[in-house]
Amino acid sequence: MRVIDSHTEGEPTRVILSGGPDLGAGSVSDRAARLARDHAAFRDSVVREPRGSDALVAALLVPPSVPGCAAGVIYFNTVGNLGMCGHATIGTAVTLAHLGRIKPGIHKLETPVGVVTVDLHSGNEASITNIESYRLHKDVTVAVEGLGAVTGDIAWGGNWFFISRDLPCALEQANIDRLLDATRRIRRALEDQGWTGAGGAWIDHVVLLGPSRAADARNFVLCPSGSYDRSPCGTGTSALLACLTEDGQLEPGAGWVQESIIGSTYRLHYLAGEGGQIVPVIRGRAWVTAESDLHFSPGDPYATGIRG
Ligand code: PYC
Repeated sequence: MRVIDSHTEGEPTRVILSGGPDLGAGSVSDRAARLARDHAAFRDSVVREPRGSDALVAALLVPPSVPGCAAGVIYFNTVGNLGMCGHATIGTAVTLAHLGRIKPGIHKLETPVGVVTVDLHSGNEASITNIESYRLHKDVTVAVEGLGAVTGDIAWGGNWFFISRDLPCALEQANIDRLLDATRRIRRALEDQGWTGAGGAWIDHVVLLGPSRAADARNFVLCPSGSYDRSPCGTGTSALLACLTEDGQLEPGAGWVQESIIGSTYRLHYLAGEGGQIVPVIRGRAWVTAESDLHFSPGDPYATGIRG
């Protein structure tokens, strides 16, 4: 299986160029559903240890069904599929540029949650025009074991997020273990207390938001795998922009610089969406780190990944 690895502002992406399963016909959304339902062993073999890690997001390239799209992309991690993924889309754009498949300029990608636009600025930098993002619930308070009451908003930016400014400690790299523990507890409390995204969807990401010396805000983002986002999280910051806009704290055209827990940044602004919501635009950088063939040797007891 031919793959290209990259990182976007610190967060890894593995683009799968060949060797994926036959997902049949239909939209990228239909094929993503088949990947989720029928191909767990394939997904695990690519993203779980020993080939991958909990931080890794894979981007499976598939033929697009929407005319004019440069590619279709299905995202998944060690837990399952992601609807959209900001960092992996920037990583995919830079990978496609590395392969000479796209040049600087505007391109469209079909994702499971809709068509996104990539403006490739150079070989290492792109802006992604995301899907429409919105807040579902404001000021939800959950009782969290060991932390007490935690209040935040539930919002959509291509994945479901709980976004809170109630911090258990400073958003510093030295506190990552404490932040992981706190955000896992918050996610469990949301589940136990019946909070979901639209249609009963699992709120699989938790964002803690705090002050930054270099940007408008700094965040810590818990991902579905139980790991944290090294990048500022494109879909999470899209969801945050929706909340800020609904609170009257961000005007159309105004910029927002989001810093991650490791100090990397995205620059964002938003456009008006046709459905009445905001359409975030996320600008970030990515670098190719490896071009590899994954091997699946007969007799390897962990050929389809280590299951915890
Ligand atoms: O950038 O949207 C993102 C993302 C989601 C999970 C990890 N990164």
